[in-house]
Amino acid sequence: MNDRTVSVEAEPYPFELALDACALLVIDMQRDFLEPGGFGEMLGNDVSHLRRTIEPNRALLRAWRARALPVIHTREGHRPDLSDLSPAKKIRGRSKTQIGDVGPMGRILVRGEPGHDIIPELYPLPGEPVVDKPGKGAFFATDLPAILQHRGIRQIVVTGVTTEVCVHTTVREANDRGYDCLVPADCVGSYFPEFHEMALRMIKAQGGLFGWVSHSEQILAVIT
Ligand code: C5J
Repeated sequence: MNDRTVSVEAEPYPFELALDACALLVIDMQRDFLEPGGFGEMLGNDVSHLRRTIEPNRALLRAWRARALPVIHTREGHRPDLSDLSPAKKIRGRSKTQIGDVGPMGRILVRGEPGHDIIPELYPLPGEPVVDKPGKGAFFATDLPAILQHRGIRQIVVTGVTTEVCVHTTVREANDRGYDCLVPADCVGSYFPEFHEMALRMIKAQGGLFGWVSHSEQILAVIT
């Protein structure tokens, strides 16, 4: 540990956060997933399970930005012509309303549509990369690997939604590429609380199978 490393209380053991090499990656905090009246709610989901993550994310972002540490955002979505949407993803779920159809906040999961945008509470600042991803993981078919590599990033604090889908997939992808991931439990959320709990247990199981789990307060305690 040096003076640019801080120790965060975490499970399964403390996370040695290297301030020179750690990015905050905020996954898919998009209006269609989080806002009342959006696509997520239209499918019958209770968005309050996701909305409880907004304030902890806002506090973490504020502290991260105050220390001028790197922040990266992602958005799940597709080109307007849907040329990057696999037929498998399009038909999965057998839903009457599919990706690309008109939903309550514009075309569903299409870039440039109101519902695809990031919620105002966590809106990216100029200079913070926004990675548009067609899949669940942030590494698949994106320039995230180049952004991380060029900034010398070795560790990622992963927040956002949903815990068991895009957050988990990204943590697994990052872990396989050699990144250490820390997930603050109050900054990630799922429409299904039991999936959320189990997904976090999987990350920290067996000595940190995919990474570490903590709480935003434990990170704030050492970076503010
Ligand atoms: C995300 C999803 N962001 N659940 N997408 O997790 O389909």
